[in-house]
Amino acid sequence: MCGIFAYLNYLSPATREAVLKILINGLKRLEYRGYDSAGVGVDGDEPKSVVVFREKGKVANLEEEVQRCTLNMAKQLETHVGIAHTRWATHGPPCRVNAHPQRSDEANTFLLVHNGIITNYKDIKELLTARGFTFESETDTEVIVKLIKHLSDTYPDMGFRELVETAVQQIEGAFATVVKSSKFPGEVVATRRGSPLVIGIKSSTRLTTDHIPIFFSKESRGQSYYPAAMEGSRMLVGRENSTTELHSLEPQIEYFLASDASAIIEHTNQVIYLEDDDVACIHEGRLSIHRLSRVMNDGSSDSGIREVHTLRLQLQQIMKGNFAYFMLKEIYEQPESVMNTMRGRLRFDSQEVILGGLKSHMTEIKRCRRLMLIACGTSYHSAVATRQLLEELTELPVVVELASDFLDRQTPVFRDDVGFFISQSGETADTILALRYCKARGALIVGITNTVGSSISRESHCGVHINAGPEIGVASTKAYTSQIVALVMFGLMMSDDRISVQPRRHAIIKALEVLPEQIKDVLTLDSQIQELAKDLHQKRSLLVMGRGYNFATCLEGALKIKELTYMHSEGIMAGELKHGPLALIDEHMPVVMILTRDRVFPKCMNAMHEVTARGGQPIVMCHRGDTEAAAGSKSCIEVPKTVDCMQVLLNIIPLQLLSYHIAVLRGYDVDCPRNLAKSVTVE
Ligand code: UD2
Ligand code: GLU
Ligand code: MG
Repeated sequence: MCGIFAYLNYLSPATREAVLKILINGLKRLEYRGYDSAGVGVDGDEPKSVVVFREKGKVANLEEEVQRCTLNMAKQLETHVGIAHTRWATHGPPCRVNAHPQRSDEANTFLLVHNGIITNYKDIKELLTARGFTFESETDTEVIVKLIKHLSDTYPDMGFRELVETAVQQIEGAFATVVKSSKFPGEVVATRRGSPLVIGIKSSTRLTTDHIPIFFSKESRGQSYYPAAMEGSRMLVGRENSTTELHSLEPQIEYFLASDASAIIEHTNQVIYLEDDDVACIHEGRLSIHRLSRVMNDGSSDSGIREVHTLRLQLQQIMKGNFAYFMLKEIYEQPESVMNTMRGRLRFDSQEVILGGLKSHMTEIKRCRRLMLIACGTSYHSAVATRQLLEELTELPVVVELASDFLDRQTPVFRDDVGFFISQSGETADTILALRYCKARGALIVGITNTVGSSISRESHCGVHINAGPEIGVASTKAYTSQIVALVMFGLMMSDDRISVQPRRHAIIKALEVLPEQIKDVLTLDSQIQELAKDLHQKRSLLVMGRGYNFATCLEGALKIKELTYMHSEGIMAGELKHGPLALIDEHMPVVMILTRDRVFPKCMNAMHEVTARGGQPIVMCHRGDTEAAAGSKSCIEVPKTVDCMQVLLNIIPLQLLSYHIAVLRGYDVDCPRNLAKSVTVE
């Protein structure tokens, strides 16, 4: 999920110091992606030796560690491969042994950096353990590098690229990975599926071609795995002689491999973007790209070439990956982040949901007297958003509590209670105090957090890491949607043996499957929302009204507006309108009404009429093409329809965008709103 940077210099001598500097600088360029540890691997002083530096925390710590080492920094490296990584832990807490590069053995024969999540790592680990491998880290990543070693031991003649290609065919999940080997000095292999990877090319003269051809090997492959791959490889070696050379006049060349172009642009503007399942190999200074199949992962047929793109961007422009602010980047990441929350846990074909972290506690949870969802701020809203569904699917009493208030009340807690403690950072002080309070009273403590190794993750009995990737903008966006997805999955898991709710479960699972696409769809509303922000940015107040599931959308939408725009904003339960808030309504008061259809839609329409009858001109959020809901509105935000309990996931996104655009128009720092901190570690 975080950053990869690798550097290969071919017949282009550089001191070890210079190489390490390039690698560490590359990591610094990727720092904005967020991470919790960092590492780098380079050749050592002894022939065929490879050294690894890894540190918890900042790249600066790694840099210090490198400076303290006793390697000969002045040593000239004529041809060399260095790989580096910033890690955002998903499997195993942030610490030195879990940092990347991960290694195949003590001799560092293969070193590998990886971004993403391997979902079938346990099966591979079991298989390799049975073959005598011992694992030193808790990462999912380590299985890839050990699998490569296993293949290399079994097929000693296999080439580097074929080894990696064969290994990643066994792997499920998302990855971008770069591998270095002492067995194949000066050579590097990289591949991806789902996570990005860019290759930058730098040579002193012009490249002789603007594209490179792809080698396909599936046609030559039989059914059986390894021997067929080897056969294919011999064939490819023959064909490889015809590789279009990127550079023919002068052999000196440098390559940079990175998770995004921001780490490359200072070295070269010539880049190739790898596609899913491309396997890139740089051997004797030449880059070749191989694929097993012509079929791309979207089902289309491969063009057969990868173009060399010329980046026209300035460094500053792409630092946040083309986005002006982290918050905007994170809003746009939601199609992927919700997918990462589900990855390896939800099988759409068999409708199975397994949250590994809760599995062994399910009996206890199913027997409990009540579920308490305890959190602050946005995390609290994720609890409000899912409460109704959890009541439905678990048939248990579900209470949602603000952590601070829960503590203030010294709420009675019992041994057969289950407390869910929800926090993006896992360090929210109020939530931790509430957790300890409940733990001392014997309740089962479940954490829902985005941060592996955080206090909540450690102090809870069990839990779910939402795996949304690092969230840097102070105003939470993608963590909110992932928290909801995690809680929905919990509900599904609680009800998997209840016949009567199966149709409901199936509908939800189907909706989860298309959720990423629907989020993408909602994101296309961005320019319309931006226009809307122009009408609103000079107003003093904004009310957001709705009820049912979408009361959470109102609360969270209003919180975003407050946090970012410093405007007064209130999320109003539409059922409460007559009990007070209606007094606020006149033709000047901006109101957003959530009118997507569900069981309470008729009641929401009543609220709409109450507002328009007082001269109010609400902005309506409704399902696409719903003219009844849109009638009488000032303007209308049309969103796609999903299952009622999941509509909150789509409806919040226009409000995230709205608060973002209003804040920008008002000239505020979106990523660091005044008076607020990302992780609230004080009461
Ligand atoms: C996990 C683990 C993995 C392995 C395996 C177990 C991590 C981060 N992931 O991915 O190493 O043990 O799959 O099935 O190590 N937990 C808490 N509190 C929280 C969140 C999680 O106690 O707030 C526990 C949870 O009960 C589990 C572990 O931490 O034991 C990992 O949770 P996860 O959600 O990452 O689990 P999973 O199965 O996706
Ligand atoms: N899943 C891997 C780990 O936890 C890689 C995480 C990342 O993408 O940084 O080590
Ligand atoms: Mg724990």
